[in-house]
Amino acid sequence: NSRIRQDVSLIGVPMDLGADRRGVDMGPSAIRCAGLESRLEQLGYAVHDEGDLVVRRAKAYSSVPESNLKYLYEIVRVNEELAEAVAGIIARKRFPLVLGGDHSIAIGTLAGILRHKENVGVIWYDAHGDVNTADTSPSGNIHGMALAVAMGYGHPALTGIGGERRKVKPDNVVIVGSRSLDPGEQRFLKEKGVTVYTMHEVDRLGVSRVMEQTLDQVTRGTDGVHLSLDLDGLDPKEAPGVGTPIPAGMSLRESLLAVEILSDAGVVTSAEFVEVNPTLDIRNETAKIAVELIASLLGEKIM
Ligand code: 4U7
Ligand code: MN
Ligand code: MN
Ligand code: MN
Repeated sequence: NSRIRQDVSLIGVPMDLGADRRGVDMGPSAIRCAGLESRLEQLGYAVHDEGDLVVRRAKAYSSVPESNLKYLYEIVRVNEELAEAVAGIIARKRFPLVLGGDHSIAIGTLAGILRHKENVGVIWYDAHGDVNTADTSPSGNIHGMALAVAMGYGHPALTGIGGERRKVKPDNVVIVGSRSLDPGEQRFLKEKGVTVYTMHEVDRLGVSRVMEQTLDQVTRGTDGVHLSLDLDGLDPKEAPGVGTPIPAGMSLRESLLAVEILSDAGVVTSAEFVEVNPTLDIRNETAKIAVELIASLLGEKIM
């Protein structure tokens, strides 16, 4: 099998302040309940559960609403901690597996990774682009800005997280599965030259080619690859437990194939699974899908 030759460190971030709908804070718990740890142990991994970070959830932290950045300061505080934790996991030579939580936590994950890596490739598997800034965001929700921030665009309180000056380079980013991009995001992606495989390209080329081309792009001149997988990249008929469902998404089969191709390539050096919302789920199905995808990414084979 194509197991990663590293121990795995699990870290949960019960954050929902980056999204309008409450409930994604229960994501880490739901994914753990779906049997993640034992599944990884069956694969032969030593799993270190670093537990969950503490997220303070209260209206009082809403802060500067006029900035169009909801809950800015608590999101910054938690992401600082996350960056620290992820950097520590990499320093201990373990594979960081981050469980969300809303997608704003990718800011901290990537800031932590960038402490150790010059040129990380990023695969952003998502129905959305998450490249809004306060100026373009229709919602003020920071989960819709995370990828822009990781590339260095956005409020200084966000782009300064982790004290890291290194940023993800637009050329090293590939978005897969998009089908909801705001006008400002479309402009941003074109301007920065980010590679985007929308559902249109996925349907035309097939997942197999899309993933081969994605791998080409994210491994060219990079020193690691991060997979940031938003469960809303999948079709809500199969993965209903997400806060911002968009129809006509990636099927479970396509998504499994995508992560299997990544696993076979053996290039992924960190991953996060975000936006599972148990309050909207049916019998924890979406969390179970997250576990299936993680197991396949980390080398589980049918035979
Ligand atoms: B997710 C949105 F306007 N683009 O910015 C926004 F459509 O992490 C949605 O991908 C963002 O789930 C979704 O609020 C963020 C909206
Ligand atoms: Mn997202
Ligand atoms: Mn999304
Ligand atoms: Mn979402």
